[in-house]
Amino acid sequence: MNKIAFITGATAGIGEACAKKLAEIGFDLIISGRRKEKLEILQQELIANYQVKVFSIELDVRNQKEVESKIKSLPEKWNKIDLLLNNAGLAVGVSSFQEGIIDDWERMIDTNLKGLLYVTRAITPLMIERKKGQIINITSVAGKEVYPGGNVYCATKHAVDAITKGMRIDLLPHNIKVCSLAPGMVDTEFSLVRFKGDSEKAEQVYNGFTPLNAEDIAETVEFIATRPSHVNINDILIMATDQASARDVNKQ
Ligand code: NDP
Ligand code: 8X3
Repeated sequence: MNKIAFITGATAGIGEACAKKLAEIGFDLIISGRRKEKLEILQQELIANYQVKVFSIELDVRNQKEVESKIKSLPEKWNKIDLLLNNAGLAVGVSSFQEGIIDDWERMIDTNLKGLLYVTRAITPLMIERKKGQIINITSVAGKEVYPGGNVYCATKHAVDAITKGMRIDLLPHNIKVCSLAPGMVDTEFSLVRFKGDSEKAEQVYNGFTPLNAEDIAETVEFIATRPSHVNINDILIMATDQASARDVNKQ
């Protein structure tokens, strides 16, 4: 077996691009997400194009019991995880706080924060046992700044930024590197999800503006994952040249 990377949210956007990049540089992959058919297509593509081994898990990171049992029941040759890429996440809606929709808030908190905690809590003992590992948390410019309509999404990403620092402190004695990778706007399915399937509104987010693409983030993940063992990248904030700071997604 090659080194093994476990990716959450590999069925689209940044996660999918990272799966391809990590396969290209020789990682075997555990890919996960909720959409089974997308996982199957990606699995076939990775095997055909990069000749790596791929294990796929249909997984909703919000379901703690499912996360724990599916990670616990990984076949032995697949549980030696070298790299965990905590990528699954979403923004839902752009409401002001006072008009906030509780269900949207809960989806974001349950996925972006609690889901990341569940997955990481289940995988770290496997890394501790082997006295090595690396965790890359995909945070966001929304974890560094707050913008209109971003309220709860920004709060989840600020929380992931904080928990990344906490993880680094607690896991460093176990030789586990922890990194926060915070992108600005990236053209993926993200805005389509945020605007609940309204493609016109989603496209407007990138009007007159060249965003990052998922491959830009995958190349950064490659850089982080290929540093020598004595080097850890703690924190990267990466944005499109067209973006200087967090943008108001309601006013593009
Ligand atoms: P996409 O919508 O393209 O991809 C999101 C991925 O997350 C999908 O694979 C989706 O898979 C997965 N996902 C969502 N909910 C769950 C869940 N409950 N359980 C498991 N997987 C889930 O968006 P991006 O690629 O852009 O987003 C990836 C990460 O990057 C997110 O954490 C996002 O917050 C962050 N980010 C995105 C930016 C952007 O501008 N695009 C900028 C900064 C950060 P499935 O639906 O199959 O479950
Ligand atoms: C996603 C980028 O600016 O929409 O985290 O929050 S942004």
